[in-house]
Amino acid sequence: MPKTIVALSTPPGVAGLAVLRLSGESAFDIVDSIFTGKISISDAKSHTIHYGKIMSKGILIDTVTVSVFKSPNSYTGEDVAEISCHGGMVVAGEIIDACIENGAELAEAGEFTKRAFLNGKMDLSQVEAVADIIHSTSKKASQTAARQLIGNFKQRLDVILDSLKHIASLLELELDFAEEEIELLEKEEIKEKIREVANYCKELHSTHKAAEILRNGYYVGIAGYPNSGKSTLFNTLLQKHRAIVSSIPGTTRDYIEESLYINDVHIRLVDTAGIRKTDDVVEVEGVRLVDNVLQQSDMVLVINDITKGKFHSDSLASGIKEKYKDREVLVVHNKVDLVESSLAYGIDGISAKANIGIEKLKDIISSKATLSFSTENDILVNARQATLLKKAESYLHKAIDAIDKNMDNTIIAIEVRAAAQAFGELTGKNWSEEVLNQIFSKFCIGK
Ligand SMILES: Nc1nc2c(ncn2[C@@H]2O[C@H](COP(=O)(O)OP(=O)(O)OP(=O)(O)O)[C@@H](O)[C@H]2O)c(=O)[nH]1
Ligand SMILES: [Mg+2]
Repeated sequence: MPKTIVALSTPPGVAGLAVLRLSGESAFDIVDSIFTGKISISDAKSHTIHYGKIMSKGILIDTVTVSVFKSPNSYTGEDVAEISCHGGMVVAGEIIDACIENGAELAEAGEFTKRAFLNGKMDLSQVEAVADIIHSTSKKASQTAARQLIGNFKQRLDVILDSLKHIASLLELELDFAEEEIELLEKEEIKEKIREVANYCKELHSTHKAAEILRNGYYVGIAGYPNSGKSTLFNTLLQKHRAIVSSIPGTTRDYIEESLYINDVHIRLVDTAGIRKTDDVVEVEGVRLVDNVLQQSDMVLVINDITKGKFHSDSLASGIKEKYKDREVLVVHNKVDLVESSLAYGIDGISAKANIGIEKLKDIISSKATLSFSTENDILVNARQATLLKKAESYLHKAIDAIDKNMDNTIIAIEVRAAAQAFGELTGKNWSEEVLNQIFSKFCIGK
């Protein structure tokens, strides 16, 4: 029998309210041992709220409301009580201590949601949606996660899983009842079905990158030769003096990362050390770090000091394009305030220092970011899911191959079953403790 768990579900700190949650068989008894209201919580109906006092060892701790959710109609599927008390660090902590003294255990990270999964209240794709909602940094990400939480994705996966199992059993059945003509006809049909699922897998895992951008922000690296004005642009975009700026080349040695929102899009902006061949050991390290940053970047702004010429940074930009494929690389001509007829340089001519062309640059960045996740989806495919989808896809291709090579039905069925297994892991129909731990480690305590 799982223990009754308790935890603070709201962030700790000064606030109007704090909510703590208990889940498990003794949840109502434990609350009753510290709560006095008009009726006892054990006698209360499900989905009702009760006002009363919390006392511990004869001392009044707080006046609270208790919400009652009876099993199985609760978040975890167990008996759940939610105590809303006054905010701040002290009161909630004392109530939790009182619950523990009366038999509750402090919940582990994600334990409420884990119990919801184990009790069949949600599947793994929904569990992961909960994590995404908690951590989402953009409107679009949280909206997508909310759709995923409703379970659209789960339903689709269940349909696919069933059809794969059906195909596998057809193949296995046919072992005994094969008739030449029927077999041929069915095989074409089966192949078509398998191909459909394989295509769906591909479609889904190819949205992983976009989902990562939604989840973590669009990563924009600022690169360029020393002294081109990278740090100045970084500060101007952030509208604060964050990075050190000086006329001495090689000022920035480490990289600095900050988040900002442009037109509602979460951007992760990174200032890097100027790229050049150098003997200074610290700076060499800095230049090496640039490599890591560019590796991670979705977009690279190559800042060109226009006073050195329009083509001064072109070889650097094409080097970056070649080395880091699939990145958006944009040469931005900076310091246009220092040259005549700056307008001739078009929209990407800016002055980071004199604030010229910055709004246009911001629009370019946010529209590129938006393009990168423009496909409407009801799932944010994470790394775990992308791996499983790729796995399923490759098994399905092996199955198609086997059909084409006229191989034995058992062999085709094995591949189809392997793909079904991967699908099962997606929704958690087949789960392992290891996978669960990995997923729930990303949760906070109280969720
Ligand atoms: N006139 C003018 N000066 C600029 C502009 N942008 C940067 N500067 C100047 O150029 C110098 C170098 O600027 P930084 O922002 O430190 O350049 P950086 O690319 O970060 O340099 P490193 O970190 O050394 O690679 C400073 O003196 C800035 O004030 C600009 O748009 N116009
Ligand atoms: Mg700098």
